[in-house]
Amino acid sequence: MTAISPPGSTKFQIDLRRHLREEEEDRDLTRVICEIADASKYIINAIRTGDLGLAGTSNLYGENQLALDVLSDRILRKRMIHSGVVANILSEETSEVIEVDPGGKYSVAFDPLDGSSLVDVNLAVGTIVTIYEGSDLLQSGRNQVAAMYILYGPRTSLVYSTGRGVHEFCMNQLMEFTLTKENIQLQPSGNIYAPGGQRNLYTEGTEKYVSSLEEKGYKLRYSGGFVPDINQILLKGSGIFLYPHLRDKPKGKLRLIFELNPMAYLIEQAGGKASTGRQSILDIKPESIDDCAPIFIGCREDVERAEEYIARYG
Ligand code: FDP
Repeated sequence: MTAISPPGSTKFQIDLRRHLREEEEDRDLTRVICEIADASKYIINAIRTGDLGLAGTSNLYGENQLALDVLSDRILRKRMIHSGVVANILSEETSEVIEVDPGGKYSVAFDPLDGSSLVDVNLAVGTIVTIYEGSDLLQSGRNQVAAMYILYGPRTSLVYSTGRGVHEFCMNQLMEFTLTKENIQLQPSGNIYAPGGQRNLYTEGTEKYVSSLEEKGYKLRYSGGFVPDINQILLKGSGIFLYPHLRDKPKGKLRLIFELNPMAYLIEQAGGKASTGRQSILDIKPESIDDCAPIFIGCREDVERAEEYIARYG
């Protein structure tokens, strides 16, 4: 039986694989992206029904790992290892690059369950992925060939870019990702702000900048999950997220390879901007796996204004 789509809705029946095919994406890259999309179905199941306790281990950053972090990591890692097209993988949950296949065309780094500390209070969390050609995962974000995230909220959505626009897919009842928004674009400036980090530790520049947003009537929208917070800005086409340099943490909190680079790539593809306040996130050459950086990310003019405040007041 052939499913008949309502008039004018054909675009919305396009699933992820077909979209990648129509974009004439490289076969191996399509494979990696689709494997990650498939893995997310098992991660959802783990989030919905899994153990919320600690795994009894800690990650590279000394954070206690939840059983869910460990499970999500295993699910993704296994998929990547068996994909047959991946050279190296690197997970936020492990401390070292795993060499899979020297002949693999792509290397993949991921944060399997970002914001996992929010699962026990039933807030949205996500998986973030960055993909490079070749085996080097310590490159500047500018060299990414694709980035994507999967958001586990009331609905499950997937957003990806391979450098030709940013596209959103939502999971349907058959657990297929079907196209919901193509070529997402941010407005030049927005009206919401998502400020991470303790306000009393902000530097003068950041404090003055955030106060200026409040004076202009920007609405506060911060969930504490990087994926849902960025997704809101991207999908509403409006606003800025910041996790700035703090007086006691000059490099901020968020990780360059696993969190900042893929989101910066997606936001820039949508016409926005991502900056440390002093330079583009995508131009930073990582020195080690656990590098962190401050970030101001979202609508272009909002980020440029933040840069002006940082240049003036630090
Ligand atoms: P979490 O510590 O809950 O895993 O990088 C992790 C992250 O969450 C991001 O998802 C989020 O944006 C940020 O940290 C939240 O940090 P704060 O708790 O300091 O606001």
